This record gives sequence, structure tokens and C-alpha cells, in this order.
Amino acid sequence: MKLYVTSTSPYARFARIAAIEHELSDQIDVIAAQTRQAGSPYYKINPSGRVPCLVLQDGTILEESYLICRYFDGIGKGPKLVLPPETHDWEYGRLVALTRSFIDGIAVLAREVRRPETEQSPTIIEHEHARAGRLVDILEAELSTLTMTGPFNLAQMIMIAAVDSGSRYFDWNMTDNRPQLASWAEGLRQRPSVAATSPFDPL
Ligand SMILES: N[C@@H](CCC(=O)N[C@@H](CS)C(=O)NCC(=O)O)C(=O)O
Repeated sequence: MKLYVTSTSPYARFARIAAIEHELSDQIDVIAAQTRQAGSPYYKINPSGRVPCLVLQDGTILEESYLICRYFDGIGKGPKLVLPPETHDWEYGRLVALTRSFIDGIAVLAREVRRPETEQSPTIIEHEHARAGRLVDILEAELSTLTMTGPFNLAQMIMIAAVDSGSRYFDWNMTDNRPQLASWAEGLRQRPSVAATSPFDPL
């Protein structure tokens, strides 16, 4: 199998983490794709141009972090990372939706601040910063839940990827003045799959 990623994409990070968690690394070539570039050869492999994208042995293309994590859950050796949404009386589904909403905004922000300064939109930056600020406060209060403290799962993956993207791409260390988030994030960064996919390390 071939897994197309970039080192900057938090969504690609979920797929990379899931592959490691399921001990699939020796079956997967992780390939750095050229995204957001006119004429990229990657567009011939995945016309949408997005990562992550998994190409199976028979050529089938699976795009989308959630789908790829589900696929790895199906073929891998480790405990499932994507749980039924009703797990812990719907707490898990609620927190996947909330962390997903958080990271979708962070991804917009990270993309915006990497554009040439003359092309950046101060309105978008301000809007997404404000959204992320509200959500990180809400999410910090959720860190002692079963979902966020129990066996490793997709909600935890999304949360750590969002927090790490903040410090990596727009110099926002969300753990400053948030002791509960700081200790939760530090604990998770010790996990081999999380450590091996840090956005601070190029592919
Ligand atoms: N919903 C998708 C989002 C994937 C996505 O937006 N990836 C971005 C990188 S963070 C991308 O590939 N962007 C390239 C482009 O927009 O051309 C998922 O969860 O996999």
C-alpha cells in the first residue's frame, strides 16, 4: 500500500498515527505528496490533490483521514481507534465532532498564515483565531473524560494534532496557561506513534 501525506497536514497525521498503532508500517510506503502546486504529479494519482490518500494493492484509492483510519482498524493488529459514536453514552461521538470542528478551523488558520503576506485575509485569521480560542477552552474542560483519558482513540489523535499544529504553524502554544492541557498533551507526546509523526519533524 502507498500512503500519500505531507508532514504539515494534521489530517495526514491521523492516518500515519493509525498505521503505526496497527503495526502496519512494514506494509505501507509513506510518500510525501506535492500539494497545492500547479501541475503536481500527485494530481495524476489523486485528482482531488488532498492528503491523506491511501492507494491499495489493487489500485483502489481511499481518500479522507476518517476512512483511512477505519480501513486500518479493519486490517490492523491494534485496538480500534475509531469507536462507535455512542461510546461512553455519546461522549466519544460528541468529542470527535468537537475536536474535528476545532482542527478544521486550525487547518484553515495554518493554511492562511503560510500564504504570502499580501494574500492573507486578516478577517479569516481573526475569525479562526477566535473560534479556536473558544474551542480550546471548552476542550480543556473535557480532558478528564473517559474518552480523553481512556484507551487511545480518534478524538485524542485529533486533539493532539490540533494543539501541535498551533505551536508549529502560527506560534500559538495553546498549553501556555492551560496546565491541564499541558500535562495531557505532554503525556500523549510520549506515545511512539504520536512522537514519530510530530509536525516539527520533516518526512
Ligand atoms: N476532510 C479531509 C481533509 C483533508 C485536507 O484538507 N487536507 C489538506 C491538507 S491539511 C490538503 O490536502 N490540502 C491540499 C489542497 O487543498 O489542495 C480529511 O479528513 O482527510
